[in-house]
Amino acid sequence: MVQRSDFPESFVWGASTASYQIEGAFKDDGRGLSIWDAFSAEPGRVKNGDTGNVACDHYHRYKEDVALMKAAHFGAYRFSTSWSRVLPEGRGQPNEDGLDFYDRLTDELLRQGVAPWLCLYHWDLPLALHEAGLGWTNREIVPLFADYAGLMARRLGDRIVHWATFNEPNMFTMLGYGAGVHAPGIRDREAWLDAVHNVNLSHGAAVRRLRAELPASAQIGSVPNLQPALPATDTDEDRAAAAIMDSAMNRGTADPVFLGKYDPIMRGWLGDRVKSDDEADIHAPLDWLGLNHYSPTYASARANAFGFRNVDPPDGAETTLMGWHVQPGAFRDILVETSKRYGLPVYVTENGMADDVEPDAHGRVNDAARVAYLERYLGAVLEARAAGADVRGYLVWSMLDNFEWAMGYGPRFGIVHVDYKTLKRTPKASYRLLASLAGANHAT
Ligand code: IFM
Repeated sequence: MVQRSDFPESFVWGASTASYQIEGAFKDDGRGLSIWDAFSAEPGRVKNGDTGNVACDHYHRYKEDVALMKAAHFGAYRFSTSWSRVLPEGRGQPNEDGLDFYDRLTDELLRQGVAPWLCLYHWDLPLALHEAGLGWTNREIVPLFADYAGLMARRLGDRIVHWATFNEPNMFTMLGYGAGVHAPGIRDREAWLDAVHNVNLSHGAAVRRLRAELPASAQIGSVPNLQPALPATDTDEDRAAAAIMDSAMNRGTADPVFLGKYDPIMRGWLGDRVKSDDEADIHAPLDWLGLNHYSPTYASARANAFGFRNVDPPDGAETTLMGWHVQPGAFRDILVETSKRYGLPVYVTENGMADDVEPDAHGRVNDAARVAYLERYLGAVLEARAAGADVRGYLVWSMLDNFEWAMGYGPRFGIVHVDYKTLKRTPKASYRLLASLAGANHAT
């Protein structure tokens, strides 16, 4: 069993969420639509036709949610801002009411002693930009994203210290533009490569803008999802496929951001998209790296456009509701590798598992599998630290059960159960575990 005393006093405990997955209020107070509003409204795109229209209604219930964070003794809460809530057209005239919401949320967090960690982009691109042809496949989005970063910095920079540009740029570019299973539903290798490079350039431009607008004490980072890419079988073909998958899914976005250089495979694919100063422009100095990790991934050789296929874990592997391999050793390894390779303080900004556990007859949610998962994965954090990885915090995914993208509301990742009919929140056993680690003498 992991114990509070196994971690340093300064270790940051907390939770993460994302705007579209929890806020709801999709048309309130002048919010513009995002690509996820359009995508989830299209029949067949999201399981059961679920949408984020209401989600957890965090927009109206944020005080109750922040109170739960405080009661868990969390020191940090990472949330994302909805670009189209504050800039309904993605550019131009800001929406004061939308900005006010993030003011209120920030102030409430600070009032309750929870540090706000703001992420600028967690997948909900303003629909107006996409429809105007100014989405991630168009390089002209770069200054627009920087303008959005500047707006948020001017509004909240007096109160927020920790800033991140993108959540999982590797995942949303592939899922939304390469594989077409997430918004905006584009399935095209060239569009994926356009998006990868334009997102990287936007990151660099946004960091420069944040530095210009924020106090010198600001801590700026980015949040990749890094997962060891393993061969599905012990063959030369699958080993080669795993190397390609590692480039496509891990290094392709992380290396230019954190090292200033594309790895050779991604560089070859990007071709003349990369202009002479681009890598230097992407590589803006950062203060921290947010690591999101869930499981190792498995690659099989395929003659498709990408040169690999992401396949299921080996037979007999312990998996979660998402089919993801429970493998704390892979977490330890990627923490150690990431810390050494990129040389920045690492905060785990997402880790957790999905289940479908509902309240029992007494109204208690005993998510025993998540408790066991968290114990093992926190053990892996300790092993990584012992092996020299500079891991300084753990923010669980997620604070609340929420809209799990194309899977809708089926998989529950929260440490707090949400009844989607009544919107009642019920802290789970996993909440109590993290609360007991985050603070002494906790009682719920
Ligand atoms: O829900 C997502 C989150 O938005 C990004 N990281 C992975 C989570 C679980 O799939």
